[in-house]
Amino acid sequence: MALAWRASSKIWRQSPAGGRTYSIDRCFCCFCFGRDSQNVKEALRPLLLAGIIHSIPTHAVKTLPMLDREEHRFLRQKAFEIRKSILEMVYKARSGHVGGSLGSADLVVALYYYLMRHNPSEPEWPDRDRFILSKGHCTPVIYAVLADCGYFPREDLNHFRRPGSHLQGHPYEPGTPGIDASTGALGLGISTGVGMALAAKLQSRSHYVYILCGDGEIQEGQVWEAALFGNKYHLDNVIAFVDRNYLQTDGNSEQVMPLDPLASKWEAFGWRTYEIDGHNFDQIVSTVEQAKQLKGKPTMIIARTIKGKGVSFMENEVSWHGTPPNQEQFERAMKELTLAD
Ligand SMILES: Cc1ncc(C[n+]2csc(CCOP(=O)(O)OP(=O)(O)O)c2C)c(N)n1
Ligand SMILES: [Mg+2]
Repeated sequence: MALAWRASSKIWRQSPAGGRTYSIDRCFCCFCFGRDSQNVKEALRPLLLAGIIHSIPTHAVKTLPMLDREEHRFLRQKAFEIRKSILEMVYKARSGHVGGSLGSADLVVALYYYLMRHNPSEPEWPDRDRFILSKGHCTPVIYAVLADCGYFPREDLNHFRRPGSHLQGHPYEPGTPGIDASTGALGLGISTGVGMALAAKLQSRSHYVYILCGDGEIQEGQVWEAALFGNKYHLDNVIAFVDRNYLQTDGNSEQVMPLDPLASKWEAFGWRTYEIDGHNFDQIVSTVEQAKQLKGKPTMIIARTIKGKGVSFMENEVSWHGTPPNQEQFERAMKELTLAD
C-alpha cells in the first residue's frame, strides 16, 4: 500500500513553482487501478476510518477541453487588460497590494467572464452568484473586473484608496456596486461566505457562493471554523479557492506557518478538494464545472499561482506584496506585461 500510495500521490502533486501540473481522472493505486476517482475515495474511506491509511488522495482533476479557441483568446485578453488596470491603480494611488492581485487575476477573470451568473445592471439581483474576496487586501483585481463589467464607471479606478472614494483599500459591501461582503480582516470572508450559502439553501435559492482566500489567510483559526460549518450543513453551493502562491507578507508560507499537505487538511474537514494550476483557464473552468456536478459537500480548489504574475521582477517576490511601483518600475512593468499566446 505504501508503494502504491507514493505512486498515486506523485501523480496528483503539482510543482510549487506552479509550472507543471499533473491532472488525471483515474486512480492508479493497487486498490482501484483505473477506476473513477470518486469511487476511489469511497473505496478508501473504510481504510481511513479503520486507521489503516491516514489520508485520501485529493480528488483528481478532469481537464476537459471545455474552452474553444475564441473563448481562450477572450479570457487571455481580459486577464491582460485587468493586469494593466491593477498596475495603473496601485501606481496612481501610490499604495495597494499588487502581487496578490496580479497573481489571482486569471481566477477572477474566469469567474466573472465565464463561470458566474451575474448582471452588472442589477447588482442586487437575488439569484446572482456571489463572489467574496476573502483575501480582502487584493481589491485592485476585483475593482478592475467590476469596472470593466460595468458595475461602476472605469473612471472611478483613478480614485482608488482616495478619501471619499467608494473604492477603498478593502472591500466595503454597502458602498461599492458588485461587492457582496466587506472583508479585509483575514478569515472573515470565508466565514461570511458559508453563512450566505446556508441562507441561500434555507431560501431554496440555486446560486453559488464563490470565495477567494489567500494561503497566508487560511492560517487564521476562523477559517477552520468556517470549514467545520461548511461540512456540517453540506454546503455544496460553496466553491472556494485558496490562492496558493506560497507567499504572505513576511515571506514563504511554509516558513511562517506550514500548511502542507494542504489538500489533505481540507479533505479531513469534509470538503471536496482539487489542486489545479491557477493560471490555466481550462483547469479553472473544468474544475468548477465538475464541482457543480457533485452534491453534498463544499468544494475547495487549491489553485497554484505565481504572486506578481506577468511582471518578471514582481513574480514570486515577497517585497511586492504591498509595495507600489515607482515611475520607472511602473513603466517597465507596463511594457513587460504582454498578451501571452
Ligand atoms: C486578521 C488579519 N491579520 C493580519 C492582516 C494583515 N495582512 C494583510 S495581507 C496579509 C498576508 C496575506 O497573505 P495571503 O493570504 O497569502 O495573501 P496573498 O499572498 O494572496 O497576497 C496580512 C498578514 C489582516 N489583514 N487581517
Ligand atoms: Mg499568499
